[in-house]
Amino acid sequence: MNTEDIERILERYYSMDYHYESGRVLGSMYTAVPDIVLKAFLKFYQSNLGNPGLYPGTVEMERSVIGFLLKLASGKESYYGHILSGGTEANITALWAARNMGYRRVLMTGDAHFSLLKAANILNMPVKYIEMKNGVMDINALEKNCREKDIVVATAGTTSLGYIDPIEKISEICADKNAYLHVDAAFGGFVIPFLRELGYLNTKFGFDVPAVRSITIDPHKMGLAPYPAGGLVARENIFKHISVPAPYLTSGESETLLGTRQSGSVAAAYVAILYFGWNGYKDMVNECMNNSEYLKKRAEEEGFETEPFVMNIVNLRVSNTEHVKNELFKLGWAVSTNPSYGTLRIVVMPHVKPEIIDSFLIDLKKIVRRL
Ligand code: 0PR
Repeated sequence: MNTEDIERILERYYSMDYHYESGRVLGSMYTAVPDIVLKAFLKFYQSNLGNPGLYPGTVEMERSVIGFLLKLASGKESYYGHILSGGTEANITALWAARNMGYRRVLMTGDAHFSLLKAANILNMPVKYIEMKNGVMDINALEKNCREKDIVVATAGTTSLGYIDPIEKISEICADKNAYLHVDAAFGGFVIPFLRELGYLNTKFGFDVPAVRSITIDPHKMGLAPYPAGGLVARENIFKHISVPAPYLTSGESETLLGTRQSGSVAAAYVAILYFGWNGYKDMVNECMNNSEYLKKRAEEEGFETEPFVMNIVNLRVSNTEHVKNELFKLGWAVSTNPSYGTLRIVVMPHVKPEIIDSFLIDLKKIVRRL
């Protein structure tokens, strides 16, 4: 086929998809990335950190990104990490390493991300669900259930409500019972440090909490890097516990789940960090929080109840959530729901600005009124 025809076909498919530039994607932890970030992706899209000896430049950029994630997580430069394909791979890797270190059972709440259920399933480990209180792990229930050789997964920024499990108290229990503590801060890792500096909260979630051993923090969520860029950082070298020999590779071994790894996103994550820097991310989080407050205020003025929010994930209570969601899709709004809370869930990413919120609420009101 000639390229014009191919482009026409691509255009047809492109127009079928949702695009972040439209501002109408309200339920995803992603936003359109700056051109310079995309440029870095394209420049390095053929890098493969699965065979690092061929890409020493990309290896250096990976180390720099890990350095930034460690700063977010109050870690030391000497700690360990990898940029992986996403939060799912990061969570699987953490639990895989812990399993190989002798830990045997996974403790988490029902609001932990489903990737952890996949991890437990692949690793053939039992899961014990710990009850929640006010949307976070109930510390008394954990105390009662936690045993030696358990893996406790705490979430810092739940997918559903954006809440933070009480990590410092969980750490005390883990230290006491000799359990492994993994923190899933896939979303919150790029948010909480800035909320702290902006005076919203003073919660700790990182390596400044003694029992925390590993943390998932994803550049491809609030780090404004393109997919696939998840991150896993760890206090000790947990990767050596999953390493296998790979004699024909430059490294002689493979210590990540994936062999060949798309590493254009590592260059892109590196450039996003250069471009925004600590203060750029802080300003962005500040704006997302102001817009979250605006959404809450405007929604309440229109008669909707909202769940309290901790970070830029706002939940609006509506009846018939699935029906309302489907009607919103018909009007071009991509939203998600929290069926167990009976809410529409809006992830207030940087593209969710006041004018978007206003026109969304007009459509939402129309739909609800029709019900
Ligand atoms: N941990 C947490 C707390 C998450 O919220 C997610 C994904 C993961 C782990 C898994 O990360 P990956 O999806 O990178 O493997 N949370 C988002 C969600 O389920 C992912 C997402 C992003 C979904 C964009 C839809 C979408 O359009 O909401």
